[in-house]
Amino acid sequence: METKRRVFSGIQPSGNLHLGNYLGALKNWVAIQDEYDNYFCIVDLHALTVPQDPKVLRQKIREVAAIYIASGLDPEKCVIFRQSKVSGHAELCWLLNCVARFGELSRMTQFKDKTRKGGVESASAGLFDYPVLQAADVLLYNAHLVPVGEDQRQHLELMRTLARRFNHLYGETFVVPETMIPPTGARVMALDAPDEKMSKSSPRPGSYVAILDDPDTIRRKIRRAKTDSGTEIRAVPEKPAITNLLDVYSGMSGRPVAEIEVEYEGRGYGDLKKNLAEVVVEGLAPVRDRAHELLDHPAKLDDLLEAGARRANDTARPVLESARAKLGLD
Ligand code: AQP
Repeated sequence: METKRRVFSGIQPSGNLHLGNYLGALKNWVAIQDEYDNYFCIVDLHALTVPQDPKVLRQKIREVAAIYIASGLDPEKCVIFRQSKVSGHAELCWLLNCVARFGELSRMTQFKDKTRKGGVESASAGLFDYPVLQAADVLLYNAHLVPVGEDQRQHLELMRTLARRFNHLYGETFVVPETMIPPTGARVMALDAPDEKMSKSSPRPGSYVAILDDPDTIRRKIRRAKTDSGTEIRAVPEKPAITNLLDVYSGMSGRPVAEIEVEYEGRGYGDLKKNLAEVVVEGLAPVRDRAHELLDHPAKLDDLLEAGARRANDTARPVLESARAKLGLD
């Protein structure tokens, strides 16, 4: 029997999961889960790179687990677990820290973006080191594929560089993973600022549609979404706001953007927003309902995550041991 190739990906429990996380990551994970050997992680150590309230974090971890399953990930087909429950992530991160270079981490645009407001002086060392922990996450499982949104492309390139460098310096140890970016929804932009990506740590709730938002909130946020000048409904560079709405429409409905453009020829932005809101409400309703049912039984979610962590540990241990041995730490 042919063994399945392995997939690894994760989401930080650092806020409200939104349409970007859904279209850029979750929906794609669900679509491919039958084809691969899947590891989907709740990357709680990554969440600590910016300040978190422990009480809120605890709740958000369960919420992410509930949304994973409610979106359609099947715990029988996927190992679903918390990063902090598999100590190999932090340990391999240290080993890779000693292979990664200060200069390459300094070039990461996500670090630059996230420190633009507060400045680098007060940023945590963890935030700077974020991409190395991310590399450890994937390399620890010898995953072949990493399905992520467009914003992670640069981190994935660094991950590949670190895997190759380690293999070159110490002998073949890690699989060099490939990046898998979905054709639509890979970069969902903020509803109120189409030049910024939709982000769960945004202080402006109107900038994102959360997966758990109720229907009226979704309708209100989409109604208030920024639009471009002019009236034509077309996905073109001069119309970033309308392009974003069309991209979300396409991602949620499964219909190509070109077909939606034809449908809206000669119609107004108001029409597009009204119908888009219904497509989003309808698409997210079953996820929201199922997530709330799961959240009513937190002990069950915790058990599922514990079982996932045991399976993840079993896969991770030999890979970590092999990396340690290569470095002379056996
Ligand atoms: N706007 C987006 N469009 C498409 N995909 C997105 N992803 C995130 N934002 C968008 C994808 O979701 C997965 C998980 O992201 P993450 O939690 O690891 O962190 P992130 O990329 O930094 O996402 P956020 O929402 O912006 O979180 P915060 O604000 O906490 O940093 C990844 O696959 C990502 O590509």
